[in-house]
Amino acid sequence: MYWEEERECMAREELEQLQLERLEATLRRVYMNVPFYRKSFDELGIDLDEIQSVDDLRRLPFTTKDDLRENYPYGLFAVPLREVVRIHASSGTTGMSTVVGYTKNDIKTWSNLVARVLTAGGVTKDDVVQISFGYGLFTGGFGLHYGAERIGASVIPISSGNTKRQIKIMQDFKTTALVCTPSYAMLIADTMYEMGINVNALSLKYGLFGAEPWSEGMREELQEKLKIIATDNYGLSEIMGPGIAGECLERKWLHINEDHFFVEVINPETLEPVEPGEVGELVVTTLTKEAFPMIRFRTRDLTRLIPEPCPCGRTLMRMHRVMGRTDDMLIIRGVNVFPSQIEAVLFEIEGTEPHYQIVVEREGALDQATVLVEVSEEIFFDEMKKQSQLIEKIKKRLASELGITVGVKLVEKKTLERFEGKAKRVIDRRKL
Ligand code: DLL
Repeated sequence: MYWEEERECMAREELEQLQLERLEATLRRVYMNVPFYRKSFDELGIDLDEIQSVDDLRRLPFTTKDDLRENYPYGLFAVPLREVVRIHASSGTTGMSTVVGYTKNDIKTWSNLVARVLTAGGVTKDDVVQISFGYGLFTGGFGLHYGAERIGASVIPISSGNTKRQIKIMQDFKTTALVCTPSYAMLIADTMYEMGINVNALSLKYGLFGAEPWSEGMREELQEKLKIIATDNYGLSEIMGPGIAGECLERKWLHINEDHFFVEVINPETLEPVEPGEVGELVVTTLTKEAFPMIRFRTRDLTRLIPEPCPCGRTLMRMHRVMGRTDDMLIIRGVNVFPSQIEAVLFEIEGTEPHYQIVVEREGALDQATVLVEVSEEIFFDEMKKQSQLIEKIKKRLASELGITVGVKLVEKKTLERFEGKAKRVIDRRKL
């Protein structure tokens, strides 16, 4: 049930002591080895001997993706390249990619932490794990691969794409756990139904999904369609890749591997900590990374911490599923809207398919958002009256959830793009 019980169920005081020791070591390491950190600590007149509690960490500056870009490719590495055994990079939709490195030890830690996440999601050495994340510079494929292998599961490194082949392998190799993005899992499920495959005849039991935001409605649909228990797991390449946090079988938010990562939640505007339990931007400091330590990295991901204990027995603090990224937030006529809010509404409405796209345009000085929703064939070819009733219903629900009216357009099944990796739900024509 646990991968490292002695760590995952640690008493709070003991954990905090461990965090402090590891933090002190990390700060010394970056001060000694990374000119970027030395310069910024010196400029602020920070004496590392004065950092005596994790709260003192607040005196240190944040690190942002821009800092990574400015130090491209190896400027923030804390060890010489000869000690680096792996390099990954995130493509980044905007600008230059960011490059991260791992020592032998980092790879060991990474495998262990992903093993924790997989174990929490139900995977054991008896499982056959199909890794349908891309292998390559993206951390998803390799990260989950190493974790599953660490557990001793039988790993199928199929990577993403070629959906029909994925399904054949799943049938022939008797896959019990599917690992990919939730949107790719949905594409696999839909393709199975189209092929007339009997899902009950498959061996699938678990789905471990991550790398993009998804809603509770999407979880329910995936669990139902694939007959699995679906859990969420979170991570980002700048910190390590997958393995930062993952849900246990309670499926009530993600346990953070706090013995390796110290987290804060801040108000992205004032940069001050939010009240405990309030939503804000997640900031992460690595406590054990050797090649690529990060001090107070601003993730841009919005979440909140859940201090209440989890019935599973893990004492590691949980974070709410990521609600969206500050840079994905649409400001439509002054109102903040996250694609995940729209997804949650659509999943509640009967007759809509779980495929949608949000198009934002500017008409004059006004922002116009239109949600394109796929609907079942019956509805699409139904009388106009029924269609406009459905449109009105979706509009009304969206208006009450978002606080603004957005346009809604029904589109025929399979007209919107499908994704084998991370889904792209928003088309923002304002910038074009
Ligand atoms: O997506 C690492 C990963 C791979 C995590 C596989 C989980 C599974 P990046 O490509 O650097 O790394 O993207 C990181 O993806 O800042 C979030 O915005 C988003 N993200 C990752 N996991 C989740 C999740 C990998 N479970 C960025 N829910 C992060 C919502 C997620 N968003």
